[in-house]
Amino acid sequence: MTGDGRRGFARIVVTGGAAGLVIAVAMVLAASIAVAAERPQFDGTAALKHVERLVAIGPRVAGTPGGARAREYIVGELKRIAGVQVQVKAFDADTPHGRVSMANVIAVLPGRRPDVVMVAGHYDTKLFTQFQFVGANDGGSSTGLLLELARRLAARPRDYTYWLVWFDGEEARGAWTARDSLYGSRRLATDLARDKRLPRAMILVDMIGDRDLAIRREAHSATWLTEIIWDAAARLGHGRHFLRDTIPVEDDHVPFLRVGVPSTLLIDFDFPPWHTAADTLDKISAYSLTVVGQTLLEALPSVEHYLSREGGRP
Ligand code: 1BN
Ligand code: ZN
Repeated sequence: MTGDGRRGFARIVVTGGAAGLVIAVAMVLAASIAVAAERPQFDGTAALKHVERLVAIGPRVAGTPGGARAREYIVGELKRIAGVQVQVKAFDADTPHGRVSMANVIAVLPGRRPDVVMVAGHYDTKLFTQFQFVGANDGGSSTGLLLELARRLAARPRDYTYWLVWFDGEEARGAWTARDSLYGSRRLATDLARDKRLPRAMILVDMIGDRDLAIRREAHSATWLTEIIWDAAARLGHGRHFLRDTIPVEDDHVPFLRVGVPSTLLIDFDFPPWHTAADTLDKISAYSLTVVGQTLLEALPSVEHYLSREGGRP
C-alpha cells in the first residue's frame, strides 16, 4: 500500500469515525425523540390555567358560595368536552358546624365495557378564619389535573369506563377526625357499595402540583396499583419524582379501601405551605402537573390489563 493509500485509508477511518459519531448522535437523538414521542400528551399548562381560575374564585369551603362557584366551574368545563356525561351528587353532611350541603361531581366516560376505573381528587379548601386559604396545591392542583385528564381520556379509545370524581368536603371543618373529614368520599363509597356499583380500582391525586415534586408511596394503598404507577413513571423518565420510601396518609382513597376497592394515593406531602396562606399559585408548576398527568395516562392501560388478567384482587 502506498503512502497515498495509507493516507486514503486514514482519511476513510477519520471519515468513518466522524460518520460513526454522527450516526451515534443521531441514534441517541432518535431514541430520546422516540421516548418523548411515546409520552402521552398531557397539557400541564392547560391544567394550571384551570387552577388559576379556581384560585381566583377564592376559598372553596364546602357549603359556601365559593364552593358552589368552584363546582359550577368544574361542571361548565366538563360540559365542553364531547362524550362526557356530568353528574352532580348533592348530599347533606353532619359536621361539627351543623348540617352542610355538599356535592361531588362525577364525569362518566363510557368505555367498551361497564367495569369502572375511578380517578379522583378533591376540590374543596379547608376552612380557615384567621387567613385566606385558596389551596392552589391542596384541592386546586388535583382539580385542574382531572379536568385536563378528562379532556385527554375522552379523546382516546377506552376499554374500561372511567369515572373522574371531584370530591367535596375532603377537609375537616376543625381538627381531622374520622367523623370530621372525607365527607364526599365516605358518602360516595357508601352509596356505591350499597348499590353494588363499586369501581374496580381507584386512583386518588392530591397536592400533586408542587414545583418541587416528590411523591412517596402511600402505606395504606394497594401495592399492585402503586407499582403500576411507579413503573409507568420510570418508563417515561419521571422516576426522580416518584420516590421509593413510604408514608401513611389518610385521604379520600381510604373509604374506598374500606369497602374493598383497590385504591392508591398520589400525594406530595413534603409541602411546607400545607394548610397555610402560602399555598398559592407560585408554589405549583405546569411541569409537575404534566409529570403526573402523563404518568397517569401511561399507567391506565396497565391498570386495565392487570384488572382483566389478574382480576385486581390483592
Ligand atoms: C390532604 C390535604 N389532606 C388534607 N389536605 C389529608 C390529610 C389530613 C393529610 C391530615 C395528613 C393529615
Ligand atoms: Zn388540606
